[in-house]
Amino acid sequence: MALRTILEFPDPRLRIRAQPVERFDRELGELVEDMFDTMYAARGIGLAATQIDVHRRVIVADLSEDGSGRLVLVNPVILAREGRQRCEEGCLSVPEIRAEVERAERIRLRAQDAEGETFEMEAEGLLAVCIQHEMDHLEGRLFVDYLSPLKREMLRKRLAKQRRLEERDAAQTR
Ligand code: GNR
Ligand code: NI
Repeated sequence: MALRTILEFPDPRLRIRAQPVERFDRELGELVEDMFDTMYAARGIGLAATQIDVHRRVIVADLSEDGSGRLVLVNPVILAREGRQRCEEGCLSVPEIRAEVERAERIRLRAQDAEGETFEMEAEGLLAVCIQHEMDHLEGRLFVDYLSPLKREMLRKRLAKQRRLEERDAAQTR
């Protein structure tokens, strides 16, 4: 088991566009396992490789309570979108912040699994939100990009202040 460090906004590496996976080898298997470990440890429902500074098109997700709903999406492509939904989103790379984002209600997608097998699936509701959120990460997009510039600026200041407080706390315990 290996936990990887999750990059946090406004780290510029979160803006890198991920490249397609071409080799379905042991290294990819290890990346996927580390991503699940890191996601479960952080109590997230999804994680994109971008968030751990690996710029390959790999997503893991699990919306179950007990680790029984593992989903791996390699090189995912959305084939169709239907409807609209608004959901309050959070992101492991933007800690403590939640905001409403509008996304498609239902999506149909094609992806490969960790062995390179191609499959298609449909998703709706929270799973559809999660997959769209993760696919944005692979493009270097964050959910805060959908907020108004004013809200995003408020958020950036709040995070900068949080970091300063964390720095101060760390200095005091040294
Ligand atoms: O754990 C997460 N929860 C969540 C809630 C609403 C909408 C999207 C998400 S994804 C997020 C984990 C994460 O940051 N994935 O990139
Ligand atoms: Ni996220």
